Amino acid sequence: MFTNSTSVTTIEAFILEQESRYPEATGELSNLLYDIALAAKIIAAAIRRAGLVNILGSIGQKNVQGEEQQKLDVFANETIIKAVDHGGRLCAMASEEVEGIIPIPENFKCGKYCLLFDPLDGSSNIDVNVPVGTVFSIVQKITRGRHGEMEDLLQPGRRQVAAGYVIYGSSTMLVYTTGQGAHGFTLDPSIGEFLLSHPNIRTPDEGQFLSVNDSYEQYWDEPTKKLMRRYRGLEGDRRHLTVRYVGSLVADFHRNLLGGGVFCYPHSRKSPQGKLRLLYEANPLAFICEQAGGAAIDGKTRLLDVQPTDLHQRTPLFMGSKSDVDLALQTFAHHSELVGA
Ligand code: AFP
Repeated sequence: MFTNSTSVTTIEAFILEQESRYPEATGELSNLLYDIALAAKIIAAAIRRAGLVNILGSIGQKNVQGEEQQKLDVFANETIIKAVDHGGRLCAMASEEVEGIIPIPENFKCGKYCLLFDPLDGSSNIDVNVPVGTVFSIVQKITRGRHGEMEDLLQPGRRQVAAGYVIYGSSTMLVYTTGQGAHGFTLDPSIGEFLLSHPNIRTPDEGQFLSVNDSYEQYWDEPTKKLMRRYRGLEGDRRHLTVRYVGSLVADFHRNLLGGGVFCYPHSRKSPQGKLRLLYEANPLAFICEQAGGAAIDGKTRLLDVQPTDLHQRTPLFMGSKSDVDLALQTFAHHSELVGA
């Protein structure tokens, strides 16, 4: 129904249409998603100006309006918090930028959802004009009190009710799921609206791309080295994958989601649990990946089944096209000695 040459669907209209399929829905989740989309537009506008920083004043200096320039990841963090904390939909938040739970201020109503997010992933790439992203995950509160507690935030990924990411690239795109497929929206900057551009994304079963930082090969265990040889077609009878690695998770994930491929951030002697964060990086992308027909594991276990124990815990990650992730599962299944497992 949504895309043909004569119809344009805004993210608001799409979310509303999806909500109408559930008569029991209160609209709270929809409103929360709008608020996140608004924050994404504000962050996108700030990122577009980042290249002008040398002209307008660098971080920590005053800009031409006499305002203090903020680091973009701090700005993104505050923008998201301010966009969502007062709507009465959330009872707690967690962010890559903040050590503990971010509470809802006392003067605002608390709701039934928790938001976990990485406000600006890959921010070290901004200086060189490489895409960066925001990643978010929403779970429902399970404790009884008014405010959300750690237990509410530490839920396995399969309990996510919504998840998404924003990629600030040559265009800004927001991709989200509420468990009814993964849908992508492109920001039209001339009207300031996210428009449906990629309804019901399906990732190919067999990928084209391998995304891994192989400068860590010296720290990998034998099964990981074997897996990479298999992906490259140096061992076994599979066709080889082409290597593409931006080093900006959302950019690597987004390319592989659309084109097919596998993103790997393995455990290693250097990083026994990998680098990426389970709750607000790996889980939301894993939810989207599964909704698009792909898969995500930590080496042995479906990622969405991992029980978190810490807000900022890291996880090894193998995520993308189903047959490529299956190969990782098979390769590691025969080895009990995974580093970090
Ligand atoms: P930065 O935010 O420090 O740029 O890190 C980006 C990131 O968290 C993720 O976006 C990348 O996929 C990953 O790290 C890259 O890590 P390596 O540089 O170790 O490959």
